[in-house]
Amino acid sequence: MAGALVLVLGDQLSPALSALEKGDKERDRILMAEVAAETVYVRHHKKKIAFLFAAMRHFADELRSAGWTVEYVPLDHPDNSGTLGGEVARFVAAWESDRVLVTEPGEWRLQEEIGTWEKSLGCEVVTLPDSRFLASHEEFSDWAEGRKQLRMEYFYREMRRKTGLLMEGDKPLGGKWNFDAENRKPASADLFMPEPLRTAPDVITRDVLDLVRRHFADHFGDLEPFWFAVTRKGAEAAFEQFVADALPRFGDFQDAMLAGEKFLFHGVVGLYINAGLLDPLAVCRRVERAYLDGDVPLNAAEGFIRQIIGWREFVRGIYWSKMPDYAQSNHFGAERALPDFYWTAETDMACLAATIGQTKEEAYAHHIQRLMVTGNFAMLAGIDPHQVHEWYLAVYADAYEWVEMPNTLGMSQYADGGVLASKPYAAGGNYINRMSDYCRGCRFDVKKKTGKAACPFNYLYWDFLARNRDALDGNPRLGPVYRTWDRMAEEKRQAYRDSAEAFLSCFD
Ligand code: FAD
Ligand code: DLZ
Ligand code: SF4
Repeated sequence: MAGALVLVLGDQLSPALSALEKGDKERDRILMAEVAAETVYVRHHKKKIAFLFAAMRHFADELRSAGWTVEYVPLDHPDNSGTLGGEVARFVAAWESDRVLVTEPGEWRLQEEIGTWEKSLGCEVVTLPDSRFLASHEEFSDWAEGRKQLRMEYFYREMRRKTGLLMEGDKPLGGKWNFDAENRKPASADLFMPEPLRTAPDVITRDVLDLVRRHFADHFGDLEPFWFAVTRKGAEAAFEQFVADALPRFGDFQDAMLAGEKFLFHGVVGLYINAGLLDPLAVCRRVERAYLDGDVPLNAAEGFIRQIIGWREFVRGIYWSKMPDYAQSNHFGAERALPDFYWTAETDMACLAATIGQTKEEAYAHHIQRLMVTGNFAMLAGIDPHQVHEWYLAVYADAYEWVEMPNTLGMSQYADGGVLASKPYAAGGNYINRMSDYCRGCRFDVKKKTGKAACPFNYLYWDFLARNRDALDGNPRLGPVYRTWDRMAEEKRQAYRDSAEAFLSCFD
């Protein structure tokens, strides 16, 4: 028997991967490949490419140490065909493999492509479930079936019961499932600010940085300083530092934003979890232990665990149950092109300049920056949601379509018309002013509602609601907002519309 070719993708860097468990070290061979096609289907941030390639190279070494035979194709290998399909075909032929083993990919387009390989390769292609997630596709569909609305909170409770995380028998610890009411405090600049662990690049990573510098100079983002961990050990150390320094206040300041503070009390672990360097369940068990040991309060532990076993699993369920149609979602029929400042950070709006600026530097922004600054602005300004989706997929180190798309099209743009969120996350400047100190350093005045000096979020908010009334009016959660609009003097409403028109005309 010639043995199988086991394909390990760039975001499958986990020793417990189903394809590795199914494979046989003695007989089968692993293929890992850096391919141009995966780097440019959206033009990923330089730091994201460097992170993945460096982590892939380290993982290949880890697999070799564990006794596997690994073929690793670097991007600039002269025989590299540039596509995953091309590399698989090349090595199936060279090794005379009798089958291909692969864990299902995280993106629909690749799943579709892999579906064609059996025919083109002339050998069996076995796609295995990705057991790194808590809920299988079937479990999610069973849960979703017959429900009028899919809401994360109820799904999350199922995952709490399933894992036993923060449970006392069948009851949630502390008597409540969700402690968000204690969260959402604005931060102040005099707090002790933790910093994520910075890992110095080793020789392997420095080679990758060199390669990225040469091949991806025209991609968005700064390559250096490069400080992400690129091994399981490194990611675990970064996570331990987060647990010790930041987790205790994660809940309190989860929604806060501060100028000059890129990470606040966030984990900066999404990139490690999504690439497979950290196991999501192990991470949650560690956080539960920190709570049980009295090191962190319940609102922090519960809030963090909910993001992972709740939101993370929920959005994946939505993605796979709604694709491929989900990708076309555009509830408001928004068509405006993404403004250039999303690529340059050159805007007078201080909140957007800060969020996009740090995205450029670090391939990172935290959830509220993504949702309530860049996301909120794009929705209010009527930007084509597909362009918004491609931007998020390209610029963040933790972005893969299964998690990015529902967060962007569903949560942040409401382009899916309410599949994921019960109402649009639309807000005027007041929200940003309450949760951040950005407005203090802004040329616009957050207190002014209309006119050239006014904060653009203020008039764009009302213009968005008025413009999309037909698409939103039936939403009971928006009833009070529309009643406020209806009570306004026509002159005031017109001033909102005029300010919005004048502002948006600069982007047409
Ligand atoms: P923390 O705030 O420390 O949270 C811990 C972990 O919880 C995260 O690492 C992540 O694994 C998980 N998590 C938190 N919120 C979510 C969520 N809404 N959906 C899924 N997982 C969540 N997350 C991604 O992993 N990849 C993406 O491409 C992505 N795109 C997003 C796009 C938009 C428009 C929005 C609004 C959110 C997006 N998110 C995405 C969710 C969230 O913003 C990131 O997971 C988080 O900012 C990552 O930083 P962190 O590790 O410091 O997270
Ligand atoms: C994101 C990415 C990039 C930039 N490059 C590669 C690569 O060269 N080789 C590879 O196997 N995977 C890469 N990836 C991750 C894939 O895009 C990812 O596996 C799919 O999008 C499915 O989630
Ligand atoms: Fe952003 Fe408006 Fe505040 Fe300026 S005033 S930082 S545009 S919310």
